[in-house]
Amino acid sequence: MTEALIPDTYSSEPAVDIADVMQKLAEHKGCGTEGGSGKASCGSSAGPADMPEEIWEKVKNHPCYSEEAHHHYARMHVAVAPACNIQCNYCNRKYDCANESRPGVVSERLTPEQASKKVLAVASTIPQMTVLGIAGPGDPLANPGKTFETFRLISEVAPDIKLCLSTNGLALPDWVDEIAKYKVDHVTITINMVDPEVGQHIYPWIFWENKRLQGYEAAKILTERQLLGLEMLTERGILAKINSVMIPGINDKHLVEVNKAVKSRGAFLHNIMPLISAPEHGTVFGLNGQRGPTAQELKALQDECEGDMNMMRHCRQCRADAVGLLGEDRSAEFTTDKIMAMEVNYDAEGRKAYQQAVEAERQAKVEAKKSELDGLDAAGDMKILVAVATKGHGIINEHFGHAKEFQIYELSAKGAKFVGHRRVDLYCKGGYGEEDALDTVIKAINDCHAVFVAKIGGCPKADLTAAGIEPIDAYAHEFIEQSALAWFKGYLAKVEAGEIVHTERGDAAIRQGALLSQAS
Ligand code: CLF
Ligand code: SF4
Repeated sequence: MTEALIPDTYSSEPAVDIADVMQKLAEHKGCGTEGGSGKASCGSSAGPADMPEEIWEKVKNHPCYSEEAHHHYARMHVAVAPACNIQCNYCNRKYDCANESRPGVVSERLTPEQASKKVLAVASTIPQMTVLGIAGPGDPLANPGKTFETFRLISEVAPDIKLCLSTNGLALPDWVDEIAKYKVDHVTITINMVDPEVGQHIYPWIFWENKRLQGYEAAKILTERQLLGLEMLTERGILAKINSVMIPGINDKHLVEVNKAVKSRGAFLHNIMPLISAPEHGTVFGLNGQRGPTAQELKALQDECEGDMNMMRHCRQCRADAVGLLGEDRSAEFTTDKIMAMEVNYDAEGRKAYQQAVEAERQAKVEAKKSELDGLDAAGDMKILVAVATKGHGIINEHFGHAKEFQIYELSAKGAKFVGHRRVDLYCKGGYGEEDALDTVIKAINDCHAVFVAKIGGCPKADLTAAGIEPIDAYAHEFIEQSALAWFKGYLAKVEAGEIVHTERGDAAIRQGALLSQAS
């Protein structure tokens, strides 16, 4: 690392000319942000017509960079990077890197050779696994030897798998050329501030040029390095995603400024995630009682930042050894003991054929949604939320009682747009419904007008209805967006006919009992 790489002073303007790359990115504005509009968006289209071909090739089957792809394609992480070069107040080193994971110990750390075998084992078992990410448990670029050796091994044995990296950004400028050399086309930088005054409340120290630095000075160097690294990635055409942890009272309002700063430097996607904080994690924030944002606060900030910038809303804050579709964890099937004993048959042609079938399914879903886009004008400015129980593939295929999370869609005149997910306690345990769990489910989706499920029992159905959330099982095993839009049109027709009165929903509405009222 040379001093010349560090700007003398912090500037909110880009330090390099990135106009060409920005122009390309500007042509594409909506990864998952305009899901139901039918307009140009990698969240809404199954074809490359929406954006430059080279960008489409990079995002079309990356489950994090395309909301639409995350219903169909899986990722895996290999935990080869134990060390870190900074300290975040939301991290306890015994736990996964909170940049890319929810707190929980990494089950096993791997050598690059073990990681390579694991990737082959998973790719042979899960043909829709298209992306290999290194996201910890520390910082991949604080462990460059292990990180790049892993990428080298995997690019040799499985060249069809996309390579992905997540970093805190301190060491990023030193390694951008190496990242480009190994064709790592997707890099995530966690940027929680662009103002050291804010940063000093998030980062107690960084380890920089063989010294431990603290406070304002540490945060200043970190933000300069992060923004420089982002500009260098943009110059090389590497797609950069920015993760930001929303910490109420510390950086929540400031993240709007972060959004502008990263957008102006060519970031492809911004992922604002909620702080996960609990005393048992042993983090500074957890022990201080620092709370995370509510789902509604998070959505409001994401909405505020959404303009021409792509916002990611489907992040599941994965473990550093996660395997599977986002939201599922199959890592227990691939422990080191198991993978070392596995006969691996890497069938590249079989994987290709499987993924072609996935694309056909995906195209059918897009066509089905388009067929429901007409006739939504009656919605005017109305926007309502609905919850969906799904196991994946963009289909309503989960029982209410088995759902560990609900996907949330916003329905409006523009169509159906994915806006997030809500984790819940499992309602059905050992064949019986848990009343306490039902309360938490209702609380989690209390701003939704309806919940779509494959099946639901009489008791939860009655309680949901009493809470003003309509349980709907009439679209079991059908496409989510097409079904939600068909139901929405029926809802609009009833409002127009005066059969029901449309009422806004939300926490306040629940408290006041001002729910959807039936007019007889
Ligand atoms: Fe992994 Fe991250 Fe790559 Fe995805 S995760 S390194 S970009 S392959 Fe994805 Fe997981 Fe969210 Fe990360 S859902 S935590 S954004
Ligand atoms: Fe923890 Fe990741 Fe922050 Fe390092 S960068 S302190 S591993 S959250």
